[in-house]
Formats: sequence, structure tokens, C-alpha cells
Amino acid sequence: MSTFILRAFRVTYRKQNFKAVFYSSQPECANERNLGKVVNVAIIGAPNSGKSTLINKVTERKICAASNKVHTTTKLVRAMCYENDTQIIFLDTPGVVTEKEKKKYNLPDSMMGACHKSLRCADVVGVVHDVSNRYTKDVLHSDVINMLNVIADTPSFLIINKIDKLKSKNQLLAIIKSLTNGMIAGNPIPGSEKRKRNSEKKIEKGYSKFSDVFLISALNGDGIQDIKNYLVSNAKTAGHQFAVSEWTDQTPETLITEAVRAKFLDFLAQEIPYKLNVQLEYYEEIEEQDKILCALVVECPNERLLRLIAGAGGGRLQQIKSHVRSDLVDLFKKTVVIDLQLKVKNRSESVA
Ligand SMILES: Nc1nc2c(ncn2[C@@H]2O[C@H](COP(=O)(O)OP(=O)(O)OP(=O)(O)O)[C@@H](O)[C@H]2O)c(=O)[nH]1
Ligand SMILES: [Mg+2]
Repeated sequence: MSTFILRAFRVTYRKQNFKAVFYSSQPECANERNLGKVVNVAIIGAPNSGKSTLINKVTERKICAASNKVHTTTKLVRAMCYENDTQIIFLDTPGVVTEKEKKKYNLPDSMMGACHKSLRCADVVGVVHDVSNRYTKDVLHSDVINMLNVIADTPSFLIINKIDKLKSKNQLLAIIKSLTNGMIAGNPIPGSEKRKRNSEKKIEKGYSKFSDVFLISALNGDGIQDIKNYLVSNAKTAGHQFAVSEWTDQTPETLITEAVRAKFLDFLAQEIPYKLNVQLEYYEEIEEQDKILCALVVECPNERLLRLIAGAGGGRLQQIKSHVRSDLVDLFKKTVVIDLQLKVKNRSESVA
């Protein structure tokens, strides 16, 4: 879907002329220079909705580990970028998680705490919603609604993601009405008032206090610049919180470990990758050569799984290694030499 179509969908709400499904309460032109401004933006949402992919697209670096499985992000990660002189600080969060899922996927206890911490640090909160999931496309996760109700005074915006996967855009207006309870920026969406009065007793599927709604594809970049402009217009005048050279609060070691974990999640089926333990054994940055050297060992629960993961002739492991290297080059913008080995837990020998 092209940016042209997104722009055609802009809602001109003040004129009571609801043309289509992209709405913004922000000024149409938000490109003045903002000297010394900062905005902290927490990105929350259901698992796998595309939170990390969105942040990577905006920051133009694969800082946040992303994969096709749920619960790739397990801790709070800051990722920074600039738009003119505005420092945009994203807070990537784990998807909301239940106690049952925590046990099933072997996830750390700290996950929900990371979401709540990000909300406390945020000037503005972005909720990423996967519109391609046919079961949940028109309903916000109840935990997300609960979190939003707790921080109701913090400005929040809705990011409807994965629009590239929709065959027809006809349903989008109905989906927006449902996810916003028919209210955006304190105004009813035309056509929503009557339905709301008739269904006052119904449980609300969305959140009524979003200031803006964006339709995007985090994967191909549609709508990303609109989000950047929105964040710039929400930035506050302040000294920058991080130096220009800093683009994350994570150490290179953690970023590498998370990138490798994400790639195993991408390549392996079902719950298998969640049973693995990724350990960084060696890390060195050679500044004169603009090069990073790293070696990792991935512990598997048993020999059978190790063979399965390695693939015939170690082919799958080589494929994973090659994809990780490419992600790390994208992350560090440097040459990366990586050694990746599999090992059965509590045994010394490994498979390269
Ligand atoms: N088609 C399509 N896929 C997308 C889009 N955005 C994200 N994805 C894919 O959705 C999957 C999940 O993306 P993530 O960024 O890891 O999602 P997340 O919300 O951070 O997931 P957790 O950290 O597990 O909660 C990945 O396979 C992405 O490539 C999009 O706009 N379109
Ligand atoms: Mg994530």
C-alpha cells in the first residue's frame, strides 16, 4: 500500500467531513525545526503486533529484536533517533503476557514490570494493534485497555499495523470505531454516536481517549513518517537525555544475544526455540577495523533437539548464522564476524 493511499485516507474531522480512516489531531504541517526537544514514547501492545519492527523502521536500525513468534521482546529496551533536533526515545516493551504463557514459554517474571515501567517514563504512549489477526482485529487486548486506563492522563495514540496484509480496506472504518469506542481526541466519529447510546451496557472493545489513529505497515514503512511527525509535535523543550552517539541503552553484548535468540525463534517451530539458552562467550570490538568479533553458544535441552536444530549437515545452523550476521551488520553498521555453536546442556562438546 502506498503512502499516497494513506494520505487519501486522512480524516478532515473539524469540517465534520469524515472522508476516510486516517485521523490526526495534529497540525497538518509539523516540520518546523524543534531545537533541543525530547519525547519519550512507550510502545505497548499485544504480543507479535509489530512493536519492535515499528521502532526499528523509525530508527532505521535493527535495535529491537523481532521475530515471527510471540514474546520475542522480554525486557524494556530504549532505542533513540533524531528528527531534526528532536530526540525521540522509544521504549520497546514485551507484549502483554499471562501467567500461563510465562510458564509455557519459559519467560522471565520481569516482563509485565517492564511494560509498567515504560508507562511511568513516557510522555506519550503508542499502542500497536495487529489488524491482520482476524480474531482480534477489532478488539484491544484487555490488559492493554487496563494499562491505558491507569495512565489516562498521558497522551496516547493508536497504531493500526500490518495494513499491507489486508485484502480490502473497506473494513477499516468499522475497526477504528471499535478500537476507539467511536471516540478520537474527545470527538465522536460520525456515525458512532447512535450506536454507542444503543449499546451503553456492552463491554467496550477499545479505548476512548486516543488522540490520534495511524494506519501503517511497519514492515514496508507506510505511514512511518506520519508517526515521526506526530512524535516531534509532542516533544518537550529539554536537554537531550542521551548523547548523539548513543542509539540505545542496551550493551552490545545484550543486543547480540537478543538478536541471536530472535533468529532461533524465527527459524524453529512451536515451543522449541523458547527452550534454548543463548550465551555470549566472547565479544570484542576492533575500532581501527570497524569490526565486531563475537562467539555464542546456544544450549539445547538434549542431543535429539540439537540435531534437529542444526539441520541436515548443519545447514540450518549455517542459515541462522548468516541471517544473524546480516541483522548485526544492520544494527552496528560495522563488519561482524560471528561464531555460533550448539551445545547440549551440561555437556562440554559443541556443534558448529
Ligand atoms: N506483514 C507485516 N508483518 C509485520 C508488520 N509489522 C511487523 N510484522 C511482522 O510481525 C512479526 C512480529 O513483529 P515484532 O516486531 O517482533 O512484534 P512485537 O510486537 O515486537 O512482538 P513481541 O516482542 O513478541 O511482543 C514479525 O514477523 C514481523 O516481521 C507489518 O506491518 N506487516
Ligand atoms: Mg518485540
